Amino acid sequence: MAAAPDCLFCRIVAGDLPAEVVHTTDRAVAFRDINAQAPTHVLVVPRAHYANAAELAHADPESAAELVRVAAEVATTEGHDDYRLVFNTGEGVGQTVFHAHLHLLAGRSMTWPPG
Ligand code: DGP
Repeated sequence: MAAAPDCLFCRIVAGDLPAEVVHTTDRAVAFRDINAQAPTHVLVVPRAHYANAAELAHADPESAAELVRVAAEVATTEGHDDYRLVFNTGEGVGQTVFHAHLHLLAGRSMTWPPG
């Protein structure tokens, strides 16, 4: 799917907005979250625009899998065996940017269930 007008993460993917990019592939870009909630907090996004993870997985399952592969690779690169992967889907659970993104959180102990 083409870039969406006014989408923050489409602009980061295009290089029009700065971000601390830590990994890229043909399908995905990984960059540090601007509001880090853990020592490692990286967002892995598809280059193509989909509003959330479910839309991405339906339209392009290989890219959905790629997000997980990239997150695991970044976790390993940053020295983490234990990490949490999160897709927020919908405003009610805290999704604020409507371009699919996988949160990679690692480097501190975490509780379950999340708040
Ligand atoms: P979510 O709440 O799941 O939609 O996560 C959106 C995340 O995006 C949130 O943790 C903060 C992050 N974020 C918002 N704006 C920017 C930005 O301009 N740059 C970066 N690197 N991260 C951003």
